[in-house]
Amino acid sequence: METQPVLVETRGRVGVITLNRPQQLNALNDALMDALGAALLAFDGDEAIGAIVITGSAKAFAAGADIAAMVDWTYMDVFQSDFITRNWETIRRVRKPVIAAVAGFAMGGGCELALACDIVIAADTAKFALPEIKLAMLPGAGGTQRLPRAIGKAKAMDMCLSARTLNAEEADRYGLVSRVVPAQALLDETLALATTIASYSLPALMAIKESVNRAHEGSLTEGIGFERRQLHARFASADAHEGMRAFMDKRKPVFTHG
Ligand code: CO8
Repeated sequence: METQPVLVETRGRVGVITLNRPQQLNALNDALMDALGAALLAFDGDEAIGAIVITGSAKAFAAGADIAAMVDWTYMDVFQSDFITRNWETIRRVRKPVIAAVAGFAMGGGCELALACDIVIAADTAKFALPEIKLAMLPGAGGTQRLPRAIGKAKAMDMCLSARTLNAEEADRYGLVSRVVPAQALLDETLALATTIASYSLPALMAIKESVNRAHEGSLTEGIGFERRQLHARFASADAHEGMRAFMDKRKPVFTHG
């Protein structure tokens, strides 16, 4: 009998999805990503579910996109089939909170999958890396965009350009994960958190998720443009002129709040 690439169960109002290719360290192939997307959408559409957990095995959350599947693909194969976009981005359509419970390897696409979740709980055994550069590839499932937003440009460049692996403590310190728990408590702690979240008002949860994502997803170009208008507007302010003039005069500014 063929093994299911993901296992699905419910715990109260929490939907749990377990990535299930342990022999391949949960390498993410099309069958798995299709099944993951279908499970996510099913839980999202189920009014008895308030939060979703994605987890893997003790050894690997996921060791990345399936290199064995990709090895012979051509540019036309991936362009015409819309590789990644066609089935990896289903997670972006999910309106309920999604929590990644990560133990062991979260490499490449596995790290990118965790980054696409709303909350990441890491076991103290978790290891995070975007090692695609070793394959002369790039973190092309959102990694180059989400990692800098999560941990800042300097650390993201370090990880993406050097393939450096972060342990759980570093990932926590950098802000890549929400919290670290002992490996043996990973599922219990994650389920407790998910149960708490799922006990709250679902429309409020969805509104908060959408709002936080709006803050998180605004483009740098939009942000800089907004900032520049705000800067220009300061030149219409008497206080700004007073502040600069006072600096030049080596005196304390007197603000009129205009
Ligand atoms: N794809 C396919 N098979 C894999 C993968 C993978 N990513 N990772 C591990 N496996 C397989 C191994 O081939 C091995 O299979 P077998 O038993 O048949 O030889 C089995 O899983 C166990 O792996 P190892 O024996 O290597 O286990 P170790 O404990 O020695 O090492 C590691 C664990 C360090 C995680 C190691 O397996 C490894 O380095 N894996 C590859 C990590 C990696 O490079 N990930 C990035 C992949 S590329 C990617 O994710 C890109 C996503 C972005 C979009 C796509 C653009 C390319």
